[in-house]
Amino acid sequence: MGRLVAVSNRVADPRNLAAGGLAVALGEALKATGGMWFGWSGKIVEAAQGGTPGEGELHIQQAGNVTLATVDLCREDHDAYYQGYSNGVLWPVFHYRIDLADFDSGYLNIYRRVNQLFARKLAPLLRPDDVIWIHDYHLIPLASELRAMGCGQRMGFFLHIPLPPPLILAAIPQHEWLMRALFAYDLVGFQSQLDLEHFSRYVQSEAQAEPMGEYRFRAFHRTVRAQAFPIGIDVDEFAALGQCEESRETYEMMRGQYSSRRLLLGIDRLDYSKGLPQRLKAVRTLMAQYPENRRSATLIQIAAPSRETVDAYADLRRELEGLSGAINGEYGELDWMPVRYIHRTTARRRLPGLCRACRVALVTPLRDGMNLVAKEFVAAQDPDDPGVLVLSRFAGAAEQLREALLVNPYDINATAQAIQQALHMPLAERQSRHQKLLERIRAQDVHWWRREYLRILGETDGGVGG
Ligand code: ADQ
Repeated sequence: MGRLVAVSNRVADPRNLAAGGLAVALGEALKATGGMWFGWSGKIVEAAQGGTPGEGELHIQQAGNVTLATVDLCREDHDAYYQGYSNGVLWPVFHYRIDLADFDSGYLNIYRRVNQLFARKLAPLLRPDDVIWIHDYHLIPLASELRAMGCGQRMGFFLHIPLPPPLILAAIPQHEWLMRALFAYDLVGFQSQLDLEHFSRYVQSEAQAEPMGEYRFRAFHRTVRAQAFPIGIDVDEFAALGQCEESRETYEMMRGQYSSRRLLLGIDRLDYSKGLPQRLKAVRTLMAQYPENRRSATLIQIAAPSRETVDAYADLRRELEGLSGAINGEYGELDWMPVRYIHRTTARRRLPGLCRACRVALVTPLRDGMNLVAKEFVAAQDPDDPGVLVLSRFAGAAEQLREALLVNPYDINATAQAIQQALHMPLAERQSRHQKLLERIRAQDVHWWRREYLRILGETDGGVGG
């Protein structure tokens, strides 16, 4: 296979990967093979005017065997492409929240313009046998822009967030254009079988695509292969992180402070897709209906600040502060509070220790592409005395992690009941569920995900006319 060129909105130095998820997965893939990583520089500059470089300035930097190529954006482009269309239209609709979408027609033009800018900057850097792997909803039309400029390379796309059913997608005024853009790829990857099924139904009902065998669809004079590749974590890396000083210190500190108490844990970005108000209400119901948990169970909820300039996020923050205050006011004692709500990011090096110190993880999104916290929690547990995962059936991870306690997060009573079951689960049952979950998380880890995706992309015939 030729050189790997990964493209994502944000780019990181693969020699120094601090964050989880996508950055680690792509960084590892690139380090293994060498290659190029292309995306936004993270810099917002003055708009270009005669003589000043402005948006579109390209920075090339060598990081070991990986070339980092990044482009600056001006304020107007960044706001409309990133906050406006990507996070104000695609993110809510793809998470089934049409009510939160802002279909301002100006956003699409700039979303398209930024994708064209990326294509113009990327195309001259490409070699004929490069394999291009484009990531996530910010960059859906990038391949079609590259094709329009004559790039015939093999191109794959991976969607990290869910794909909703056809009639929800169809609420986006430009849905045909968006979905047609996916046919410029040779391979389109989704997180779950459910997302793949939605794609298959959409293209057949809205684009009259012909299914051509198990994974192939033909429409717009092109054939695309579409398949589910559930993303995983690096289990060994996370276990090794658990041995570092900060992780051990966090474990000891939590166990010391809460020695006689059982901890419930939530770790999320502060996002309306993560079901945080419903989760807090379930903990309130737990305290009301199962009073033996008062003075005994505590929820540690860490919600990392995210997209704070978008209104829906600011509203959510206020709602969570109100709810956690109300629950603590109602049930708290001088020496115990039911909820510890922390609006901050936790250092990644502390996460394994924190997970290991907690008896139950509450991973209860209303919708989630995958949710890596569910997998990290399982990987961090002591196999002899493991904690229990309470997992939303609406997270992509639920397709794989059947031995978790699966819940409908909209059903507050049922979620409270599942938390109660998790808190009182006998050791033998916890061990047997944990073992099965860990086996699956190991078998389909992040290395498997990357190898499998690139193997299938390598086998896929170029789609033009094919
Ligand atoms: P996210 O919505 O960001 O990602 P998720 O998979 O839960 O969601 O988390 C990604 C990483 O961020 C994890 O490694 C997690 O530990 C870390 N993280 C989350 N909250 C944190 C906090 N408060 N403090 C510290 N670290 C935190 C998108 C999709 C997901 C999909 C991923 C990867 O929305 O569904 O699983 O991409 O494809």
